[in-house]
Amino acid sequence: MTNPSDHASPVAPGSVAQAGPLLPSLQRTLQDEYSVVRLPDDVEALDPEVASRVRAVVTSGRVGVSTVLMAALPNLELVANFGVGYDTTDVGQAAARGIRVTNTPDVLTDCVADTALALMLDVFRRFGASERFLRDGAWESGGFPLTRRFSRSTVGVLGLGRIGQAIARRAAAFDATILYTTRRPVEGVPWEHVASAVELARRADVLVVAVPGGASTENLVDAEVIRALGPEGYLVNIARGSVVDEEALIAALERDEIAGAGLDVFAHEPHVPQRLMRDDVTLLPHVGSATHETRRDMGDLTLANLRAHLAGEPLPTPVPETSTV
Ligand code: NAP
Ligand code: 8YV
Repeated sequence: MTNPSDHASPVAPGSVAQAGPLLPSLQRTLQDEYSVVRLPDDVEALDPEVASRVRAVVTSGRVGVSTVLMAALPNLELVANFGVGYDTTDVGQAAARGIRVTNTPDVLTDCVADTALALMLDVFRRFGASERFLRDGAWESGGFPLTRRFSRSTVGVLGLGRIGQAIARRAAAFDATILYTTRRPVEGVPWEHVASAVELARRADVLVVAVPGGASTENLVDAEVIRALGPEGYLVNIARGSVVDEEALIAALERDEIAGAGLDVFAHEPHVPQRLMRDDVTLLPHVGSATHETRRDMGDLTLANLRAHLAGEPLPTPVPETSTV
């Protein structure tokens, strides 16, 4: 059991701020140890006096520290992001101003990969749809239609980083053939690198998206990639909604150009288009890392980064863009 006073830092009141909602246990610790200041959602409403005292902002991947918010915090030194994805934080501005950004890699990898497997199994086998069929009483009138075998399928992993590799290892246990696409082939893995997302989709039974969000991957999975999956192919996205052209996906589903999709993330969360509420689509409300154990570990790592920064110690998990700051 950690005693908050073990970490007591001589930080001035108002130094640590919070942007957006946080895990309640993390918020309580921030309150107890630093009397954390909650920043207003509307940057216009931020009192310049309050803003000038802020040295560190704790936020989540869903909210982040935007270009405008960062610009309004003249003495900001650290953004501690709860989540591995930090596409909502302006890392370019952070690097230019010498602001450090941290995230929570590795601790969530297993849960997110588990979620990807659950989505893949569900879209192939339609367990969710078959359970709805049973609950609706339809079984009395006949069996559920046959589905598709996931074991021994070909799984195309788009982005073979921490999470992509954990997905590939799990799918390999189902005797799947694993193919992957990254900008640079990954050394030391037993799986075939495929040069482009279109080629990957063409060769795979299911394309599972595990790249970071942000400008460099926006709509990487576009109409051409989706169509390349073909009428027997599935799309699974546990990365960010911004990576997939959602309109193109809906159009492909409506024209039966692909077989179905499993989605944990969406373009405009928490809004999910009504047209995606289809029987051949499995939808989850961004729960990839949402277990007690993993969220606790993410909270601990977020705090460890904040405490290290305030104590002048090396950061446990700085993001690459600001790691030399
Ligand atoms: P990571 O270790 O940094 O892996 C990212 C992978 O994507 C790398 O293999 C990278 O390889 C590849 N990549 C990047 N840009 C690419 C591009 N344009 N084309 C092809 N490949 C590209 O990150 P991670 O820890 O696995 O996390 C991945 C993402 O998952 C996070 O950024 C976050 O957005 C998402 N996520 C979602 C949830 C959820 O709840 N659903 C939870 C956690 C994370 P190259 O650099 O060689 O291209
Ligand atoms: C979190 C995530 O749900 O780590 C990420 O990138 O998407 C998830 O683990 C999110 O960051 C919390 O806001």
